[in-house]
Amino acid sequence: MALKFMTAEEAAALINNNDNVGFSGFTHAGCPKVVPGFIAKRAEEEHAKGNPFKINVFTGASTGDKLDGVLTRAKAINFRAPYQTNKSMRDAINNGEIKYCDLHLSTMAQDIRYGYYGKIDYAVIEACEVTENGEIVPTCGVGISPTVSRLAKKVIVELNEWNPKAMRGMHDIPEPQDPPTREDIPVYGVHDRVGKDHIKVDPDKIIVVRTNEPNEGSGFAPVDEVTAQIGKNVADFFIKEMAEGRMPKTFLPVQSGVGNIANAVLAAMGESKDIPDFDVYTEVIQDAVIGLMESGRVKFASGCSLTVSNPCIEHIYQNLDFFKERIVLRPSEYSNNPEVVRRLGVIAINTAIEADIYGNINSTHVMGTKMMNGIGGSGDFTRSAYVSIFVTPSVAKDGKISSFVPMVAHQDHSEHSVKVIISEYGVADLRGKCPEERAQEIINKCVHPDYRPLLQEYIKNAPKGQTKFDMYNAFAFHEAFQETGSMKNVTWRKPKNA
Ligand code: 0RQ
Repeated sequence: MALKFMTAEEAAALINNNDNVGFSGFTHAGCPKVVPGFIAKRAEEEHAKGNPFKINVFTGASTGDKLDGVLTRAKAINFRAPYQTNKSMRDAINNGEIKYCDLHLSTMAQDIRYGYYGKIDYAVIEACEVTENGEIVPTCGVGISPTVSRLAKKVIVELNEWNPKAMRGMHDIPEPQDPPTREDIPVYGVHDRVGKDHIKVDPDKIIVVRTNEPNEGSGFAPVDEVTAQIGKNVADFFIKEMAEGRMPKTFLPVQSGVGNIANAVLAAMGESKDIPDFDVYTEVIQDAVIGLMESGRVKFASGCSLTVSNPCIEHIYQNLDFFKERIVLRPSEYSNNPEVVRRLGVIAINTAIEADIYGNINSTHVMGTKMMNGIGGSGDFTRSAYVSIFVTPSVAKDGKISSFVPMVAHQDHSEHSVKVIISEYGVADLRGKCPEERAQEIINKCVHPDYRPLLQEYIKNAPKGQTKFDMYNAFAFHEAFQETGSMKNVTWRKPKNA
């Protein structure tokens, strides 16, 4: 049966005010890049006529500016889940213009299937191939595409010819049954495949839009002194763990978060001769992994997306035979699945915005209020990891902010899940330690020297108990920053009747 073709504008015209729309992609990788622009145009036209037009946007993770950015600026989004990194969208969320639901990425697809968000009206999926019998082959990111494609009444496929059809074979696309009939996931090694190489839907509901759009991949900041030292501290920690018998000498699969610090950590691990060649079981495969794969340091990578710079993806496309043997891209509920993470013994390395002296982590909210990006997959991995590590520079904003505070202003990961914290100053090993010991370990090993006496003073003045918590001063660092522009100007409060 012949597939139906439309222009992007015609396809966008099908979507109505208040529709639930599921988009492909995970980070900028694999997102549709043309249809969203026409949905935005449509919203602006409707608004000009005085009509409401906003949609509810569901994705695998963040997306590119051609999706989150254009839709936000056209005021075309009512609701957004589960993660974002776009500047325009971040501002709109923090201004209260967009309702944002931040959640663990591994749960997005199943929460949609469970009916928590209502019906999915449309799916807009970027593909490198679509066949007449309804097989859709994604591009660089899988995310929640299998679920939203199956559930949507129509699937708009952006057939993006910038991506080679020969990508087919890089993906592993299963979709689980839901409880009470869900079975185990037979991924016993990072390379195990448990699904098909495509998404299969009823061809009757497919609408194809031809495009030829480059990826939106930008590069990474060069590794600076601080991030290089954090990377080295992580590598040294692993070497010690292997020497002391707490980690197998053959090593374990690694998950690392997204961004410049994560890229620097992987680069440092690759350079260390004492860390054996390793596998990656992660969500986002970044440039550093590709380089390490070519030098033989990374043996295999399982992820949800190839979130790489454009020169890097072009290089991958020119050498697809090599990379298809070493990379598998899965839906986010598989790449981030806690069952698999715990079975494989994944080493999780994620970045914190701030940590407190007891090991609680804030990954999302600046000063407890403003959303930065979201929890992403950090919780999927942290809670189930063999060892969960958080990395952060000791200070932010030229030292005016300490990344270590008496109490986090928002909590994403609790002290129970966080085993190790690493800054450029050193490694705080929190395993097997009570709160008081954890505080000393963090202050002495990770905190910037300018802030160590202040945190010791906080502990000294706090009432005795399992966790020394001073309710009058728990946010004294944040208050000092808000009022004076630097956490160094902390003034301690006293109880009124003290
Ligand atoms: O601000 O951009 O204005 O300079 O935060 O910080 O140090 O460049 O680090 O790019 O790795 O991002 C936690 C946000 C770190 C990210 C976070 C400011 C700092 C800078 C960025 P500027 P850096 P990174 C995989 C797993 C949660 C989700 C996750 C993140 C900006 O890693 O979103 O782990 N993680 N997902 O100056 C005020 C502080 C600050 C601060 C840093 N204490 N207060 N500002 N900054 N600390 C991803 C997926 O799931 C897809």
